[in-house]
Amino acid sequence: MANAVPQTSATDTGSVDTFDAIIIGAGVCGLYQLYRLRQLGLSVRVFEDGEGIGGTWYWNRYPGCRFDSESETYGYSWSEELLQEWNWKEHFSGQPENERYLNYVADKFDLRRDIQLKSRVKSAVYDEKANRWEVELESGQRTRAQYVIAAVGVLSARYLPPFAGIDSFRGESYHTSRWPQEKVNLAGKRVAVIGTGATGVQLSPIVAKEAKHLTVFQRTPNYCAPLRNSLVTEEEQRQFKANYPEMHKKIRTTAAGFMHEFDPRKTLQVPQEERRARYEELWSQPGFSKWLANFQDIMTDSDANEDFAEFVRNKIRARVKDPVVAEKLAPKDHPFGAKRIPLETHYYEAYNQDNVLLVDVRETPIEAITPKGLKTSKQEYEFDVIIYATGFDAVTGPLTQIDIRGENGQSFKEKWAEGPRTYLCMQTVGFPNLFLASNPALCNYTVCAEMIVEWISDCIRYMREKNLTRIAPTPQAEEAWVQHMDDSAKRTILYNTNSWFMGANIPGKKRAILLYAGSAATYRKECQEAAAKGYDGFVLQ
Ligand code: N01
Repeated sequence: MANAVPQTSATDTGSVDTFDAIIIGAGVCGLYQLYRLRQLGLSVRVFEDGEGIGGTWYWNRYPGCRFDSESETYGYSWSEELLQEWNWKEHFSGQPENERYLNYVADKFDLRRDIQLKSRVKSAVYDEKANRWEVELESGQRTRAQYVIAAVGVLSARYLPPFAGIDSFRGESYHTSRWPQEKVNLAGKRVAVIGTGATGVQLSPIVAKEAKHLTVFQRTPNYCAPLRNSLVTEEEQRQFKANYPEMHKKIRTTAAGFMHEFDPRKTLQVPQEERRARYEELWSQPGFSKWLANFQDIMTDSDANEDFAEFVRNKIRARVKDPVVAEKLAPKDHPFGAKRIPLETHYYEAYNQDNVLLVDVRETPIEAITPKGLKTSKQEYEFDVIIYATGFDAVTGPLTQIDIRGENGQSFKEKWAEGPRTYLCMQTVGFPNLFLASNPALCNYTVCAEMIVEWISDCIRYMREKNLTRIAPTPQAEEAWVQHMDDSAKRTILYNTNSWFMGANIPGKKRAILLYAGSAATYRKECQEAAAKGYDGFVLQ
């Protein structure tokens, strides 16, 4: 099989290490991809921008950051030994523990020797004659490989709005996804949080406890639902470990890779009293049950959706003492579940504290960041700290910020200018042997990520067994998939809502569905069927 030892060759401009595969990113996907390719005997190098491994769980270390998936479902499923060794402490595990987990995995499987940290990839250029990719880091280091696997994540390119005067602020400022390693001391300080997505919602109640004063700048309120986190008891731990095979089997078949399953009944056909009782039951449960175990047609039927949306608004109204603030926090401009539901702990109660102020920036838009703080159309606010919880240039951003050039020097960024163009979210025409290994489904991240990594690994194994050296989709397969992605999204409430799912959070970004909006189980099936038919829809040479 493969030669697992990297080769070094001399070129006009210095020596270049050559590997069978280069993986970009040492997060959930990248680590597992390294493990699988090593098993095939490939020589592999992982380039990771961070000073540590973990991807999302390395970068997003803001206070309050944690899973919204049940911990036992988020962990890797591919090592029984790992499953039995690791004890999840909380039902929805926090960032420090999640980072520890991924480091534990890296050590257990001796992954670090192939990972180069502090190595940001600047470009990846395909050399057609040699059928090799040349990858260059910001440092100037160059390497070559037959395969490049971009395990760059879907939410790793931070978005900082281009506010006027943003660099003039004299206090401290942080983006949540680039939070410092050392503790940020907020005690006694006046703090601003801009953004009320899942990140702002996790962060704000914790800041509210520590800071002297917190001002939250909200543009769009979200339907936030109680997380209901708790510690895992010894008995629960035993149950997880005993039931892992059964649980993994199940979460590979549900719509979103969770234990929750949609209720197939039509919302408005269920008698009102029974419906209400069901809503209350879902609301009292932890995690995403109120979304993903709800009546399925809330995702497709606006009347059904509105019925539950009003239930949620009333829950918000009941928790916020000031009715004017409550009304500002109750979303009315988009359906429930059209954005990922932020799961919260004491989020709404934070607004009952005397030291917390909500500013609706639709009423009074942000005009500028000033040396002392932030100016809206109404007034200037003074702050010691400004926290940007303003999200990500999702899915396409992490790829288009690398200068990727395929056949005939074609630019990846230009090819994706109108939105992602892939077949099966795995590859794009004109960029042979470049695999996109990030979970593209609206799904529990690891569940789908594992499937993708396994698909890519099986594909590379197949190619090596058959002495094939090059794979790329056919233009027809790609066109049909782009259409299928669009059609699947159109059938849901996601399509007409402004969110990062549609690229609508980034000014100027072309509106297009960025994730696969069909069920995760369907996506899995589509990928498996193509592979079973000898990689139908791909050209293998
Ligand atoms: O980002 P977001 P996020 N002026 O884009 C606001 C995952 N995640 O980091 O909604 C003022 O959702 C913006 O306003 P609007 C999860 O998948 C998971 O919070 O565009 N405000 C919004 O309020 C999630 O969906 C967990 O009107 C501006 C906020 O910034 C995804 O990450 C935890 C603005 C951005 O919200 C992204 O979440 C956290 C401007 N110019 C995140 N520009 C888990 O629990 C933007 N905003 C696992």
